[in-house]
Amino acid sequence: MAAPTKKNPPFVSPPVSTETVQPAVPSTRAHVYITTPLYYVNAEPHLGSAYTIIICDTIARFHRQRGAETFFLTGTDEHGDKIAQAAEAAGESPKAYADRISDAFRHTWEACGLEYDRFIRTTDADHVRTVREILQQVHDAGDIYFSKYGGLYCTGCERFYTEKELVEGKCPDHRTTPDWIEEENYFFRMSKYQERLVAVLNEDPDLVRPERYRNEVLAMLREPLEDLCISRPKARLTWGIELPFDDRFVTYVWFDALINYVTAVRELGPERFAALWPAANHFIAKDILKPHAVFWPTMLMAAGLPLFQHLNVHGYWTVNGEKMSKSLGNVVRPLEMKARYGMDAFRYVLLRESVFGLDADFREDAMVTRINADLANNLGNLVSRTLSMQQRYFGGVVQPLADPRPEDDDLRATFAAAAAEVEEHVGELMLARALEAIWRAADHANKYIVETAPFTLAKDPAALPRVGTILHNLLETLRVTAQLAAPFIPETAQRIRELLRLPEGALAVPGPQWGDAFPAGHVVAPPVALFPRIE
Ligand code: ME8
Repeated sequence: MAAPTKKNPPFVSPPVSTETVQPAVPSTRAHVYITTPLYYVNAEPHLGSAYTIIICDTIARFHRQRGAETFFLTGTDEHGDKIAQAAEAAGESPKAYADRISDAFRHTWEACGLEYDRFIRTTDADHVRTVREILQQVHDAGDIYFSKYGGLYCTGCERFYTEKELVEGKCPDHRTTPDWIEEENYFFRMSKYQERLVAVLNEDPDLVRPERYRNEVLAMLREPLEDLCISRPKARLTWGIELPFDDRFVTYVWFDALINYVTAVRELGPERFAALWPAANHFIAKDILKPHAVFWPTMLMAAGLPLFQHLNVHGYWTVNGEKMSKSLGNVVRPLEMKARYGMDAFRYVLLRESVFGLDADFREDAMVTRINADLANNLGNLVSRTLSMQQRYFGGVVQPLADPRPEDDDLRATFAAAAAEVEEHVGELMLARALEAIWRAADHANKYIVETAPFTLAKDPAALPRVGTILHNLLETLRVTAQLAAPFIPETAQRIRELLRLPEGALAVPGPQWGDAFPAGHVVAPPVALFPRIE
């Protein structure tokens, strides 16, 4: 199988000079397929699951804004020991329990305004069918065999461990002693694909990105790859997808869950599958690197399917320097954050305060500082000052854009440069840098107000045409800021668009030229406070 041919720019970009003024070249792609992990239904949505889905929502909006056919998938992972045990502890049947928690995920994401195209559940009939078909196909091709196996099994991880992987005889994640389990099972000939996987990772350096995670995968592959046990005897576990070729067994949860990424687009029909699947961008955190970077590509090879385009791996969030956990009582819940600060503020802070691929620490005090500085002061002031002057001096009516002065050209150039930076940084998943570029431009617009001093000029009736031009330029800065920030803070961008009284769809990329967005006589709304200062 050939490696995906479409290459993106390298993940780590050279520093971009903000002086260079480049036209915004939209990084348009015809098709984009974006996936979050399917979250286990043994916990409710929290900061970590919210972070991945917010990144995905941002990237999906970015491509949709540029006219790409975008398919964005999320959902829940519902089979396996872990869920069966959680259901038992809750005194419910696995299905009733999974229904309840899966609903909680869906309701949370909907309330957060996340715009995915499908919420898939591994208990969905089409998914069960796809898993069974792929199992049968791989079995028929001879890549699944029956064998006896004895090993150290961690129930928390739902996997066997080698002695070497254990820390002082215990699971490195759960700190529990694994059980010795001996049983007959079905195995996937993963070892057969080891060399091919190494070759693909070498040929396509961005298949797994950022690079640190690709290196981690290559390091794993320096050891011989073992075959993967892909069944569980029903005597031990019944909550799973029955093997199509032996009804005494159910499917190992990872061999089931990963296939969801194929199920969802296969259901769209062969044409859309052919267009979307090679454009698949999976987003995960580093905790599930091995299943996604080793099990998944080898499974695809065995099933005769092309590989995904990118596996995008981000770091882990801690809260005030500590691991987030129920027992520590420090779980950050997205709906609480939304109620306290607003969804856009929460999105903004997560995306601005983390570097994709690296770990990050969440602190509510830092969040408040960030909201006040960037949203209330910088952006909020720009909006309210511009609209209040437009109201005060011209009753909201936009004035012609007359002879540009050097400071007007500088302002426009800053926004053109910010637009170019956004294209580049989002393509490389450097979302914080993209936001930095937008806010640098907004900052320039605030300085432009101070330097051109329209509030002083307005005292002289002869200077009113110049005041009109300054404000027209400022309205353009609001429009372009809303356009560039729309994927990140979608509600705020739409509110700014409404204040500017621009039609729906006015924030698409590419948009009108500077000066063309506001026709003569256009009236904008009076100011509002977008982000009240938090004390
Ligand atoms: O692993 N920081 O599900 P899961 C950042 N069902 N991201 C975090 C995080 C944190 N502290 N905690 C969780 C599973 N995440 C499998 C996936 S996919 C076919 C099956 C996010 O509920 C992050 O995306 O344990 C991580 O990879 C995922 O939640 C793990 O979710």
